[in-house]
Amino acid sequence: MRIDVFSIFPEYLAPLDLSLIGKARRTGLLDLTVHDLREFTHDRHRTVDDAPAGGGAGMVMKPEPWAEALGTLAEGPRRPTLLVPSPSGQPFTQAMARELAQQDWLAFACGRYEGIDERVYEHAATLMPVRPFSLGDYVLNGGEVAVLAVVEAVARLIPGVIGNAESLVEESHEDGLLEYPVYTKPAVWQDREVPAVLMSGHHAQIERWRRDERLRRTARRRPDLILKLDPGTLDKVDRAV
Ligand code: 6GU
Repeated sequence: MRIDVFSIFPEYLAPLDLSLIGKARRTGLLDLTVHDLREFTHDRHRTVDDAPAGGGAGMVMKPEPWAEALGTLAEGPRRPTLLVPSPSGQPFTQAMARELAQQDWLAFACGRYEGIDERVYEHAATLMPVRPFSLGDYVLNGGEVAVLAVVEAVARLIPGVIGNAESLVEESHEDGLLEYPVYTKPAVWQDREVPAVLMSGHHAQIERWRRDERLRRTARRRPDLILKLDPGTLDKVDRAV
């Protein structure tokens, strides 16, 4: 997969050199480039912002550097999907991560200040699909941290990026339920025991316990997810939990 990220703080994306994402880049599974938006300015001060039309607080990102930067994505026959981090975007979900993991080229336009001039999005949409997304109902100073989250969520679904692909199937949000609690040795730690069923070796009972814990935890922490569950996926014991 190819990924291009445009930002005025390219150093913010340095963590993408680390861990499994860094390894995927070094082995060629992921071709990720971070571009400094200021490289697409031509004035002495490398200006990327200006006062908002109509007045008001803060600054707005100028259209010209963005048009030139995004234009570099439309030079060949292929086009990326342009992802735009924004608190007013569509909520980013595991379903969206799965969909994006199927694509072979993604680009990210990180805004700062009060945002990017709206005409940039209209122009970009004539060149490529544009998808504004949000991580949740709170405000970040810019899109860079959101890009770190989305690149990680997407890249780990690319075959080969995670060594143990089995660990992907029973995760939170893959089937609408949260993950069950996990334990390791020692069997007793600070007077707290690992649940006895997990030490029993009784595979069917362990499976049932884990399922019950997932249902209980989801009901307690995320009642909104319980309401969205497909009733057809619940068995008789689930209904009793
Ligand atoms: Cl994707 N961007 C920004 N700037 N703030 C956010 C966000 C994204 N998601 C939640 N808050």
